[in-house]
Amino acid sequence: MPKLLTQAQIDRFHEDGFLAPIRVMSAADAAEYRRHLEAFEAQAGGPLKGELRHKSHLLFTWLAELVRHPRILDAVEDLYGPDLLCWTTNFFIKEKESPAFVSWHQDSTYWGLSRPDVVTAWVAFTPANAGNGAMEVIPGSHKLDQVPHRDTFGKHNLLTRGQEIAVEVDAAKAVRLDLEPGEMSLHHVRLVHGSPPNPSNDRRIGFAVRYIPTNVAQTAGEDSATLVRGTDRYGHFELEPPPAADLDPAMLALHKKIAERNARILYRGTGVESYNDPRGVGLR
Ligand SMILES: O=C(O)CCC(=O)C(=O)O
Repeated sequence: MPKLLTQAQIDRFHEDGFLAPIRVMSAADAAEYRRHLEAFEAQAGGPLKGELRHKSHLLFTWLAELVRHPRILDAVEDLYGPDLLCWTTNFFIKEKESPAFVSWHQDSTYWGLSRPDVVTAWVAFTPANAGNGAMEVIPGSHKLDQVPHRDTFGKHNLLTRGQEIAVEVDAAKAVRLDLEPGEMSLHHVRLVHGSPPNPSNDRRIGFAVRYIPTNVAQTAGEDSATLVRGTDRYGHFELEPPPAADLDPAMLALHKKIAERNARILYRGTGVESYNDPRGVGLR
C-alpha cells in the first residue's frame, strides 16, 4: 500500500520520469522557508552563493527538517522503498530579471552514483511558472541510457560545469513543471530537463533534494550522505549528523570538508577543484 502517491502516480513516474505538482506543505509554510533563507542573506549581505548553496541542510536546522519532511519522504518511499539517504541538496535560485538558466541535461552525468535509482524532490519556495523560468522536462527521456554531455562553464548556467546534452533535444516535446509555493516536483536522475531565465520582477527559488535508496553507492571517491528514513544496512556512505543550530561552527567545518570532497567528484577531469572557483560556480 503506497504511503502518499497513488499506484497510478507511481506507474506514471516510471513511465514519464517525473511527477508534478505534489503539495507537500502549505503556501504559508513555504513562505516561512523563504523568510529563513532571506533572513540569512540579509545578514550575510547578499544572495546565498558558492558552496553554501550545496548541502545547505547540513548548515541550517530548517533545511535539515525539510529533507526529513514526512510527506516528501512518503512520496520518495513509494518510489524507492523505506531505507533512504539524502545524498545532496542544491538551491536553484534565479534572481529577478536575471539571465541565469539551466541547460538541457541529465543529472546522472557527473554524480558518480552506481545506479540510476535517484530522485529529486524540487520544492518550490516561490511560484515557478512560464513567467519566471520554471523547469521543463522531456517525458520518457529517463529511459535513455547515459547520454554524452559537453562542459560549457557558461557564465549564466546554474549547473556546476555548465554541462549540456550533446545530442539534439526535441524541445517541442517539453513539458513545463508549474509549481505553487509548497508544491514539489519529482524527477528521475536520467530525465532530460532544463529551464530558461527569469525575466519577472521576483526571485524564483527552488530547493532540490536528491534522494537515493541505501543500496546505491558512490563510484568516484569517498562520499557522505544523510540517513533520513529507515536503516542503512550497506554503509556505502559516511553518515552525516544533523546541525544542532544554524551555522554551528562544527557543522560549518564539516560542511566545508564535505563540499571540497564533493567538488572533487563533480569537477573531476576539469582542473576546477572547488565550488568557489570562479571558473566553476560563481553564484551557482
Ligand atoms: O531549477 C531549475 O530550473 C533546474 C533544476 C535542476 O536542474 C535539478 O533540480 O536537477
